[in-house]
Parts: sequence; structure tokens; C-alpha cells
Amino acid sequence: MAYTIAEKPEEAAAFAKETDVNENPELRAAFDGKVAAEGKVEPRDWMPVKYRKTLVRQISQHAHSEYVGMLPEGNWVTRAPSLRRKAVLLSKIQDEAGHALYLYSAVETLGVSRDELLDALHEGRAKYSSIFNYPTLTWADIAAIGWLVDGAAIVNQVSLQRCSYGPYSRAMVRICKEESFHQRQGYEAMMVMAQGSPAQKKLAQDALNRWWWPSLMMFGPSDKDSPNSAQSMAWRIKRDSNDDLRQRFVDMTVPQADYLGLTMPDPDLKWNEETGHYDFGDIDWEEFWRVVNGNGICNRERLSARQKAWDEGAWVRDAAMAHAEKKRARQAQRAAAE
Ligand code: FAQ
Repeated sequence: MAYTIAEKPEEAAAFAKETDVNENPELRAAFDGKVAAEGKVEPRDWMPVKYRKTLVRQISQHAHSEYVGMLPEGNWVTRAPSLRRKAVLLSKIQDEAGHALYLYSAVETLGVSRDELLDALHEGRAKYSSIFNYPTLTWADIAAIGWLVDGAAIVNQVSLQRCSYGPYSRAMVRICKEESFHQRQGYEAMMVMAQGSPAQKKLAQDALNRWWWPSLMMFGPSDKDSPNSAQSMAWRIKRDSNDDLRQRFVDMTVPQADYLGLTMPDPDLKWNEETGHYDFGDIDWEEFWRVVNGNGICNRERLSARQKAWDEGAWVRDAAMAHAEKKRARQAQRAAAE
């Protein structure tokens, strides 16, 4: 069972060290062969050091995104417009927490502890998705997050289900099922607003105007400016390029906006008969890098909220550890008495 090593991070760390010194052509050829044959690389398999590092980088960024991603929506739990909307929102946020947990566990299979990962996040050394550094100003923003942000996440994650690393690929299968519900509830909430009063329709359009471009940025820099893509695609960690996934998302989402009677905030958006895709305007890459590098509207607020939750949860972690220790001591006592 691939996940068991997550319960033993020290074993995984020792294993990771061992693979460094063992790098040899036969092991490398076996690894390359497995990846080429669409096999899954598992935690105890030999893997190149850089493959492991790339996975730790990408999966931990993904885990942090799910974890920080609870905050913009959490802002609306007490102000959801009905009991039904509130129940759905709460359950969605809990799902995001669950996704973060699967993903942190997947990183632990690579020999890095959760504490190390969270230290890096809290100290601002780790990246997480740029999208979660934008504010949720109205209820329509919550609908837009479900429709657009979860919609973009699904396009990216369906592709990652075929990732060559077993634990990540399996986590994606489960996560995609939940994201699909998230996207539908967002689209349905957006539809209610878009077909509601003129004031509601205006809120829906305003949310689309503010979330459209940041959603396109979720797919990362353009292929020509993406330093990690070539190697990640060769190792089948990533299965489609940033630009291809972004185009897939645009093609899928424009007809959905048309159906809602909303207008995409892009004057250059138009159907291209020749390519069979929508052409779209230029992304503001300066804004993208500003946000990625910690200077978006909410970066500081998000990190301080996560740090506060971590500090305030210390007693829960301490209690769980004390309970586990007591249980272990009782079991040892019982075993000694038998
Ligand atoms: N934001 O060379 P590339 C969700 C960084 S989950 C911040 O192209 P790569 C669920 C990138 O890390 C959303 N940083 O990198 C939800 C790299 O930095 P590094 C998250 C970004 O890895 C919904 C540098 O730029 N999903 O939404 C971004 O090959 C609603 C160069 O880029 C995932 O994380 C960005 N947008 O491709 C939760 C999916 N883009 O490490 C709550 C998994 C790029 O070299 C509510 N990740 N960077 O310093 C991936 O698929 C890939 O990592 C990419 C980037 C496509 C994001």
C-alpha cells in the first residue's frame, strides 16, 4: 500500500538519502523504462534526485494552495445568503482541507515532513497558487470561485491524474471527483445571480470581470517562460503544457459564460474557425509575478491568517500527541504483562 510510508517519514527520509548514493545507470534505465511504459513510480522505488525534488516542489505547492484556498471562501461562511448555501460552502471548505491533507501525505511519501512544509509556508519561503491572493468582496465572488477557480483546478488536475508518481496521481483521482461538485455548485450559484434581479446580475458580471484573468494565471507562465515544464513533461509528472491547459479552460468556459448571459472581460476574445479554439487577449504577466512573489492584494493577510490558525491549534496538536503517547505506554504495559 503506497501510502503507508507517509506514517513513517523518518523511514522515507533515510530511503531518500540512500537513493542519492545509489544512482547508477541500471537503476536509471529501469526508472526511465517504467515512466516511458506509463508505469507508476511508487515511494519505495528508486528515482532520480531531481525527480523527487520536482515532486516535492509541485505537490507541496499544490497542498499549500488547497490549504490557503480555504481562506477566501471562509470569509463568507457567516454571510452566506441561505442555510443551503452555507451548508454547501462549509462542506466545500472542508473538502479543500481534505485535499491539502491527501497532498501533504503524498509529499511525506517523498521523505519531507509536514512540519518542514508548513514552516516553509509560514515563513513565506513556499509558493501557493496566485489566485488565493485576491479578495472576495461580494457573495458573487464565492460563486465565481466555484465556477472559475474550481473549473481551472479540474482542467489541471484531470491531466495530473496521469502523473507518473503513484501517490500524487491517485490523490488527484479522488480530488477531481470533489472538485467537480465544487464547480457545479459555483456555476449554479452564478446562474441564480445572472438570472436574478438587475442588481444581482451586475454583481455576477463584476465578479466575472475580477476573477477571469487571475483564473487564467492559475495555469502558470506561458510555455516559453516556464522553466520547469520541459523536464516535468519528459518525466510525465505534468502531462500537458501550461498553455494547452489554459486554452482548454478558455474553450470550455466561454460557452458557459454565454449561457449565463455574461460578458467575458476580454475585447480580444473571439472564436477562431481555423484553429478550432478561442483566441484571447494578453495576460498581464507583471501582475502575475507580482502576486507570485508575495505582493498581491492579500498575500500578507493570507499568510498571517494561516500562521494564526497554526499557533492557535498548538493545543490540539499537543493533546493529540499526549493521547497517542498515553495509548502507546498503555499498550506497552499490557504487552509486558502478558
Ligand atoms: N501561482 O515552471 P512553471 C485549487 C510558479 S488548487 C503561484 O510553469 P510548474 C483548489 C511555479 O510554482 C490550485 N506560483 O512551474 C481550490 C514555479 O515556481 P518555482 C493549485 C505559480 O510547476 C479551488 C514558477 O512559477 N493547483 O485551486 C503559479 O512546472 C478553490 C515557474 O512556473 C496546483 O497547484 C501560480 N498560478 O507549473 C482550493 C496544481 N504558476 O517552484 C480552494 C499543481 C506557476 O520554480 C478553492 N501544480 N507558478 O519557484 C501544477 O500543475 C504546476 O505546478 C503549475 C506550474 C501548472 C501550477
